[in-house]
Amino acid sequence: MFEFQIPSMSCGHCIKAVTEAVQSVDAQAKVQVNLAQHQVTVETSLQRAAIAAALAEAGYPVQ
Ligand SMILES: [Cu+2]
Repeated sequence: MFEFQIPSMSCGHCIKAVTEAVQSVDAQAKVQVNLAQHQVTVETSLQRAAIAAALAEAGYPVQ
């Protein structure tokens, strides 16, 4: 399980976009977003870097 800080995440649309970005590389991934903390928790079998790359590609670079 990985945690990411994504400062640019700010609304419900972002939650959907971030979730879809993760699930585009791992359809089985579980994604939990804490909007107030700008934090995303991802349960995946992939490497952390693969998830971070997918998020960055979707316009949500991680810190
Ligand atoms: Cu948004």
